[in-house]
Amino acid sequence: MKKVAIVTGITGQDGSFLSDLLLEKGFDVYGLKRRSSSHSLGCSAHLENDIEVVEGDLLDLPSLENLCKKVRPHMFFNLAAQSHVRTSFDQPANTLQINALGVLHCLEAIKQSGIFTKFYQASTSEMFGGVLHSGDNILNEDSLFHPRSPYGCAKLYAHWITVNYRESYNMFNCCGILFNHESPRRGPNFVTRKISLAIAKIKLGLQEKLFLGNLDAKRDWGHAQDYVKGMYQMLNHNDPDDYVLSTGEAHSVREFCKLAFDHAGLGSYEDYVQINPAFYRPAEVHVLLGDSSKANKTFGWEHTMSFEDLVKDMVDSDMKLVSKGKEE
Ligand code: NAP
Ligand code: G4F
Repeated sequence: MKKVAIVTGITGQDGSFLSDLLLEKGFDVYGLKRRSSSHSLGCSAHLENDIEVVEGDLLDLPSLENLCKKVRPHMFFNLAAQSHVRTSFDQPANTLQINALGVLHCLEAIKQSGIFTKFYQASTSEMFGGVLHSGDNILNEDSLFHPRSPYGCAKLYAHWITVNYRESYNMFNCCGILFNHESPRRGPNFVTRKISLAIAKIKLGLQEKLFLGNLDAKRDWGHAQDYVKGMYQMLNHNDPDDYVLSTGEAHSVREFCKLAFDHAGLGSYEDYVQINPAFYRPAEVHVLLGDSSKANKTFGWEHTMSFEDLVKDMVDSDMKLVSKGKEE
């Protein structure tokens, strides 16, 4: 019998890579897309003929419940979110609705439809807030949470309600606590993609300067393709549990800029990058560095792409895209 998966967040970066992987594994993929005036499948445009696109919204419990009853998924990956941290300070209520209540809706849809499915929740290193407690210098599943944004606070509720439904109703729920992961499919307003796109435009004479916020923030950056494999492995393990996925290396936004401008042959990033305080956050997460040894020991997960190769991949890809007159 063919395996069936529901993937929410199908138009986003992770939804597209995860769908690529699930199709390779022989799944029928149902991608949830909320209604909008645009018909584009975003990052999953290349999968238009391979997946079943279903209209639904995390804010609409009946649409989720009907979908569960109709397709009876073996796996349900909840990747949908208002995923931009800076935006969450400007739209805290919208972020709370989608990222917290929306997850409760997914869990209730599964529970009320009476099906058995394995559920994945996209938790995040933003829940740690980068605050290192009692001598920690690297964050793992036992570290304390101290979110520093409305995004992180909403995701923390989502994390605990997913754990709570596992403990209360014996559901097969896993939370992946994922550190930053990027790719050429990353949304254009996240810092890595903003840099790689700007470099391509500068190189082609379409832009002169790049305005950024805090260059000293450090992130543990990996490649999204490695991380969606970890999501799949979590649901394939015998017992449901929560796992950190990270590379174990942290680099600053400044280092990303240096490497990316250098790779493009543009010389010093300082000739192009200017600070605009509009991109600062009311509360910043200064450093995120993760330890994914639990995922490594339990199901052998490890990252395969280095920071340097990630930067080069993103710059090279945007050079090709922008020279064809495209941006996304
Ligand atoms: P992304 O590219 O921003 O994609 C977010 C997806 O959520 C989009 O498909 C978006 O659809 C959808 N969405 C938003 N609101 C929705 C709603 N009300 N109903 C249904 N769909 C909705 O994010 P990503 O980078 O792929 O991340 C995937 C998940 O992992 C997110 O939950 C994110 O918070 C989490 N996460 C990401 C990272 C990372 O570094 N990438 C790290 C840790 C955790 P539209 O196209 O309609 O906006
Ligand atoms: O690329 P960012 O916007 O990603 P951030 O805030 O770390 O969040 C991402 O990773 C989380 C996992 O840790 C996910 F849960 C979340 O959904 C998202 O995918 O910003 C990275 C850093 C920040 O410290 C920010 O202050 O870059 C700094 N930064 C400096 N200038 C900038 C800019 N960020 C953005 N977006 N734009 C700038 O101009």
